[in-house]
Amino acid sequence: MPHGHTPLPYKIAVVNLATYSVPGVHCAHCSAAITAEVSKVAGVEGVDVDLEGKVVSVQGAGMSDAEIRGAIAEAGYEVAA
Ligand SMILES: [Cu+2]
Repeated sequence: MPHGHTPLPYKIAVVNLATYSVPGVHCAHCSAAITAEVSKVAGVEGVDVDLEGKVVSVQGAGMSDAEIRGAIAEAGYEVAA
């Protein structure tokens, strides 16, 4: 049994991975447009667009789901889920 309060051995950065289903993506242009817009969202560190799966994966820390959805919409695409 641990005695007392056990602190974390190191500080873990809060990294989020969010995925969005965007049926409208179909080519490199779509991918580039979404990547450009989503990259502007605060906290976003990486954007990956899977053209076959039509999934946008966003990696970052402390990012806002609403802002990412807004950025995808801004790029001209609709988030399905
Ligand atoms: Cu396209």
